[in-house]
Amino acid sequence: MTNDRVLTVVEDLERTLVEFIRKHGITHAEYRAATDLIIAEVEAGEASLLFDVFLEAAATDMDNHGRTGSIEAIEGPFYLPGAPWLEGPPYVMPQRPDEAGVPLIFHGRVTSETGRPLAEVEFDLWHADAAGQYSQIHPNIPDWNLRGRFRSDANGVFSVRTIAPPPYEIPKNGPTGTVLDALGRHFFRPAHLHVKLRHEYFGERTSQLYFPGGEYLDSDVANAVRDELVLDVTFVEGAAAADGKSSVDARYDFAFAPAVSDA
Ligand code: MBD
Ligand code: FE
Repeated sequence: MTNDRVLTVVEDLERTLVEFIRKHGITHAEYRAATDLIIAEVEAGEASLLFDVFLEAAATDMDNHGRTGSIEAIEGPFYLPGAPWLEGPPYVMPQRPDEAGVPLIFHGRVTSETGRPLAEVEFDLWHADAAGQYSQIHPNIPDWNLRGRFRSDANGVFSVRTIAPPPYEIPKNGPTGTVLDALGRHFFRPAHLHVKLRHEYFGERTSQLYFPGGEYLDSDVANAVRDELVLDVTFVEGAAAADGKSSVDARYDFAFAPAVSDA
């Protein structure tokens, strides 16, 4: 039995690529170089990285079309299901005793699109450490470091303590790096927090939040920054803090609306 959606998109993809080969006079050697590149991406474990850098933002934009409430963002290649539940409140992300980086409080409120507070929303947060590395992806980091789950309270308020991630440089020594190099592009994404929200009735949404004024906001290698995904940030000077340490206060309010496809 044929699936209509598959028939429509796969036949169009085939047509589009055949047309592309004719348009550019792609030679057999170039064709083989392209299939070899895909094999190299898979062998290096970078297939998802390649596609996420070049194409994921476009697919996410399609999902956001006509959406009410907060928009979604690209997931990227480094999400892992099953992050530990944090004890609290107050919640603190799993980290090493000497975890480097400026302390960051990520907080805000989740409501429905009509402003009703949403309690018990599951937050699944993951981000890079101060060296720009993700646990279970890069070596020598404890499992689940800077990956954790917690919930909003009865007023829809959430708050978690972690450290501020730096801009992220995607792996440049693999085949994805070779492609970016050949295009003359840099390898950076602006500093970001990844988070998935889950609600009993509204389901799951994937977001990703950026820091205002941050480096690479205007030149993200994955072209995934959207104005609606920028945090409200205040830098708290050490002198003004109870513990004397400088920190970053990062706020974001989520409006959780029914998915377009669920409506
Ligand atoms: C990331 O952390 C990321 O978010 C994306 C899109 C690509 C590579 C690494
Ligand atoms: Fe990321």
